[in-house]
Amino acid sequence: MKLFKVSTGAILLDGSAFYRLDIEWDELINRSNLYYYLANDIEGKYLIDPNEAFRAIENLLLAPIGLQEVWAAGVTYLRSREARMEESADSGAADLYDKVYAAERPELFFKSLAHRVAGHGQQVYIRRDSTWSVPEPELTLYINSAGEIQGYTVGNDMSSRSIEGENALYLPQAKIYERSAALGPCLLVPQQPLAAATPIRMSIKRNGIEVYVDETNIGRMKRTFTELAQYLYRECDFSYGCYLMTGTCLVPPNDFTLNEGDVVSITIDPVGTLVNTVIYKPSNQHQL
Ligand code: DO4
Ligand code: MG
Repeated sequence: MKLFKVSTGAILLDGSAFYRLDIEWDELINRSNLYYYLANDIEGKYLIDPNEAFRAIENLLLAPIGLQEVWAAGVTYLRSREARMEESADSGAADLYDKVYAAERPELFFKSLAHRVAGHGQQVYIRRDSTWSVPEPELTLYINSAGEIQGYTVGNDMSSRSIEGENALYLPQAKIYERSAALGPCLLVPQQPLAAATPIRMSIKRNGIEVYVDETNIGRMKRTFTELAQYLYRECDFSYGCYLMTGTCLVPPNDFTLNEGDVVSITIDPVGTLVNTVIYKPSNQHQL
């Protein structure tokens, strides 16, 4: 089952049937057994014409987020550990990544609130003070306020490798800035957890030409999703649930940096494809 957040409300795709849900997003998704709730005849669920649904999804789509915080896990795949060790070789921090990969406690960091999150089809930003910027394609969990994983979306943890590589303590600046996160196109609420063989694919196009493409699967992750969720909820409450990006396993070669105009497409098959164009933050954006 797929939930799309649109500017007029929420649309549910169940099999081939589309429904309009007249329930506010944060109330809608924050519950146990979300799948069964959506599958049954909940109040405020109305069958709609597929053409109406397609039009709304095409024209009014938003990121599938309301009052949820976005957090992220780091160095959960061997490939991320290797890349981070390379980029931080000069700063002397390489050991940190090696240790956190092996440690019992995972790396978890705050990433974003909804106002900095791009949805499918929207723009993500690269920093002007970064010389090495990359997208990080990440399966992203939706966890309800009780700490139970209820769904999945596609995430992009946009990052500056030059800033993080200069000093690991710059991680928040490398990771948190306007439009440094993207989520979408929908929230997948499956009956069963995703299979380990679920593929993640990322393609980057520049002037219409594919300059990077690679694929992996979520089974290569060192940790379990439940383990990540449990650590995150140890001492934090999330009244509306939260999103947790689960780390990247696809890292473009070290001579690759994103440019303005690049188009990043991340596909996690049962969820869909999240597409975002890269730009610099328009310079007047901070003015009132
Ligand atoms: O350790 C820094 C961040 C790692 C990360 O974002 C990832 O592995 O995906
Ligand atoms: Mg990441």
